[in-house]
Amino acid sequence: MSKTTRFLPPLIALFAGIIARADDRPNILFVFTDDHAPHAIGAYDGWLKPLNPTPEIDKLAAAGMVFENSFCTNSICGPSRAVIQTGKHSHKNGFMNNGNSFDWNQQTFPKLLQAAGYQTAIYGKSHLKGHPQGYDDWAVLPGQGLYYNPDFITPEGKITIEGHCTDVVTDMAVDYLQNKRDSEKPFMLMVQHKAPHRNWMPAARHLNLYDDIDVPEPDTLFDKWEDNAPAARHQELEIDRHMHINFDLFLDLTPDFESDAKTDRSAWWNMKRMTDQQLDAWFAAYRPKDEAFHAANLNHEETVRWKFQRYAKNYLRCVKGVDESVGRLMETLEELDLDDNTIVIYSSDQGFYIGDHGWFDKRWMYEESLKMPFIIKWPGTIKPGSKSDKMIQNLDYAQTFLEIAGAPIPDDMQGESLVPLLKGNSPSDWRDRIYYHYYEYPSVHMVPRQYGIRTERYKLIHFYQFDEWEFYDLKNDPDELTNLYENPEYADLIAKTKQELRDLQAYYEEDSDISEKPKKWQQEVRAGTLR
Ligand code: SGN
Ligand code: CA
Repeated sequence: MSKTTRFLPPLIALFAGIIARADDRPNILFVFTDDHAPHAIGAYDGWLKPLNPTPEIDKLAAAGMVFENSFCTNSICGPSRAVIQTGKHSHKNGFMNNGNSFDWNQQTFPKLLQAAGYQTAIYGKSHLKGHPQGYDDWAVLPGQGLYYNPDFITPEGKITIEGHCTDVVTDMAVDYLQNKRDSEKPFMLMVQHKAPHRNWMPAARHLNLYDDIDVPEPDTLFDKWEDNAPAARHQELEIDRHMHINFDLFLDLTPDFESDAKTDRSAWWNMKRMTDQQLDAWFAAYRPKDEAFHAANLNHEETVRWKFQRYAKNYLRCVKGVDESVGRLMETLEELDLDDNTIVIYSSDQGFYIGDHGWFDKRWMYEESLKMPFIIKWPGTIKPGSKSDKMIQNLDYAQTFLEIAGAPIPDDMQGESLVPLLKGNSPSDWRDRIYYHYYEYPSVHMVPRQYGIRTERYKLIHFYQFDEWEFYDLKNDPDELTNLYENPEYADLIAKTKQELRDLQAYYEEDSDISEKPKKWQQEVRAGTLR
């Protein structure tokens, strides 16, 4: 061995070390929940703010930036996640409704981050079916997952972990940060909670939270939306008529599960798996509330109000668990001295109705379900306590992550990197309209297929299976209570907006065949054979 070659291996090792240590690109911690509406976050304004539902998420907001006009492209779980993975609209990534399976062989941002030298991990709900690709470590819930003692699919097979799902997923993320990651490389860690998804089963320690207060009611709790918006006549997401008193609200559940399987559905399934201790805590919390309900002998309207209270409290109890998770994750970053170089994001797959318009669930292009939370902290880059009113979408996340990592952004991605906005710039050519398309009808909750455009002020929606249109002026009518589509004074504006919608469809190459099946369904609906 010559003198020179003898020194090569130590030199290579030294350089490798220097390069890795010199890789000071930021880590990304992306916390993503299921069905957490912005108006159930303290950092966003809304009628739930006085309850102070999310002090930890609010701290994140105070240290970073809150996006007030953050929208999804398709307000449903799997599709929203597929858009995030790919940076492409549903018609391009192929996952249009929850019944589809994600093609994991396609280009995704985690794969591109890996190629750029990041290590990646995901824990919690995926809802994309199949084994995740693009992650160095992963454990995902099968399907919707369970709140108590959940199963996970991992590269090694199925495992079951005792505890509440929010805590178990947080434990996995903390373990990753403390023990599993490679400290020489930047990481991108996705923490994807099941909460606060239906059927809103809180952790034992939160079962009595909010017992001594009344949650404020939304102004529109008794709204009859279909008087104005004809598409709403199809829906099945009313607290009054469609929220199950046992399954959704746990009234009168008994531990005699074998005899009561049909009425309790998944609540029953999950409770059957609980430990005796968990069940004891559950019944100790709910039995007195059930007894009070029976003793009150409520009339119909009072029962709707009671259902709203029970639902909103369980929802907010699940939110509390998520908020505590954010607190633990932030603490862990600090303990490991990672907080200064880690970007933290809080978002959820879509918005949600918390009794607004008398509803639960999502799917519509109306504001409550269209809006997603997006809060981001980037120490040293984002000015603490800032807000942005720019229109952003889940379509933008992939490109944002790639730009942060200094990785090339493929031409076929359809969003915009948010990095200029995060740096405090206000590009004059930033988008002033978004495109939306929801494809799941007929299906659970019976929300018709719809596409549309939302500009900074107006919204035009086409329920194309029924060829019905709605048009709203969001400035004068933020609750979308007056459909102006038939109003002649707006005819010119509607024609112009319709053209803008067609232009957006062309821009995003929206050429999916949306006519064939819906036409058949439309006939079936009209003939009354569908329902
Ligand atoms: C389940 C829920 C629905 C919910 C869908 C989609 N019913 O079907 O209420 O709309 O998931 O939610 S349940 O009886 O199973 O809880 S999504 O967030 O996964 O898209
Ligand atoms: Ca969801």
